[in-house]
Amino acid sequence: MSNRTFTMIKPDAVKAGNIGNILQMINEAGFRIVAMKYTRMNQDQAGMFYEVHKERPFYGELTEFMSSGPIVAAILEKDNAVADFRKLIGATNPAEAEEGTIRKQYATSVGENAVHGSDSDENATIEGDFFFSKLERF
Ligand code: 3AN
Repeated sequence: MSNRTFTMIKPDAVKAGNIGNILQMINEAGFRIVAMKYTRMNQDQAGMFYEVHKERPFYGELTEFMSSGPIVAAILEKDNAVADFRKLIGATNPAEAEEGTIRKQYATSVGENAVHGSDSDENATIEGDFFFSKLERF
């Protein structure tokens, strides 16, 4: 069990002005910020990030959306970080997300669902390494 996960506040939530609200929910749930940056991926970079979904029918839509505006990328720390963060963000489809989750509150659709959260310790490491060098972690 690892104590780190990786998140992005996605372009829809950034555009809607919800960076502060989402960071507050993350802090209140007990996560510590290890690394954070405000940045924008181009579509090739989004394609690399979501390489595991390359064969899925929504891959083009996903990489277009994820490169449509700036995002906030962060590494978060807490005991049981990956599983606890997945609980905090809620189901991929906001219509199925539980009350009190970030997606219930801020996501609008299955594609534009406000936040990303790693689905395994292995992917948390790969995704954190995609955005952050050792010098950017505290
Ligand atoms: P999660 O983000 O909950 O781990 P995944 O890994 O199944 O969900 O999907 C990765 C991302 O792909 C989602 N966050 C969402 O933005 C997008 N996505 C998933 N399913 C669909 C879909 N049916 N249509 C459009 N986009 C989707």
